[in-house]
Amino acid sequence: MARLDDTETFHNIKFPGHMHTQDSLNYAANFKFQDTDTVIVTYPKSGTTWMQEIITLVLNKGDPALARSQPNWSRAPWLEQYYCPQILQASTGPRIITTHLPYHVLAPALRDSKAKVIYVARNPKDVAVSYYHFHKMANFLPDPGTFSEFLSDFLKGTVHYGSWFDHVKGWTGHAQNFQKFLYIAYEEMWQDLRGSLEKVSRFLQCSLTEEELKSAQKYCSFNSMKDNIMVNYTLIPREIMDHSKGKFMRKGKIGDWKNMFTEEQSDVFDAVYSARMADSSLLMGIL
Ligand code: PPS
Repeated sequence: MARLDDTETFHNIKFPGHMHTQDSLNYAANFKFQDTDTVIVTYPKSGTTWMQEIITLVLNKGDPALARSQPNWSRAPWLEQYYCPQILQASTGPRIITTHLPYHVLAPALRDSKAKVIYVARNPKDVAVSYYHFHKMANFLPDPGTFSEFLSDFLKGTVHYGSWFDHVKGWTGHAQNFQKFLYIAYEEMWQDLRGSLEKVSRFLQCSLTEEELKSAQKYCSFNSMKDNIMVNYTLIPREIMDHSKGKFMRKGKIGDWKNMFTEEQSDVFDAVYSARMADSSLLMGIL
């Protein structure tokens, strides 16, 4: 499936045609979740791959064998991407499913579900910078133009996968609708990886010994993951992701936006953030 220049529009949101079709998006929206499913939900560039690795390591008691032998997209497939049914059919045991879909698209399918939902959010300024760089290397995303042009589209919510604000508010604003919902910020994982691993292990009801926790922490560190070909996307052919134009595991830092934003861009962002997030208590401290 190439379709590198194609775009699919679903519920007024653009998705890369490379991985998505109307059928795959409809499959996701009508998916039958099982109570034993764990669903990782993120807006792109918010810590998706990191959470996929954390969950793999927690469920495997810190043993890196699976994380080092099976690509993340096959261990925790994206529900809305075309290959997902094939992977889930072949899977045995509890399923780890990933999605970038906004709440309103997936809510009907998840209604009354006992699936465990883990929502990872990241400072949107860092998301915008990471996403901008990703557009340059991912040939299935449009040319982002200048950072200033991209930022304007990001704030308007016209980039692929839609508005960051709608995504975060949609999911976190309906947390109470889920029987099992864990919210965690990228910044929390960065500042306290050990505590975050413990939090995820409690949520998944999978306790780890001190030694197992130490091993999990080692293998989901940025330095370890950047060299793991099962998560750093170097297995993907250059025509699709061009690693000469940037790295998927780029910097893995918090506050990198300060190296990219002008003061004016930051002020505009803050004003939009304050207006759009005024009715959301959860994330007001994130910037
Ligand atoms: S995607 O394309 O939506 O799946 O991307 P996603 O995985 O959500 O986000 C990629 C960014 O997460 C960073 N990352 C990490 N940071 C710190 N520690 C670890 N272990 C880690 N793993 C992934 C990755 O480097 C991308 O952020 P940037 O800022 O571009 O470096």
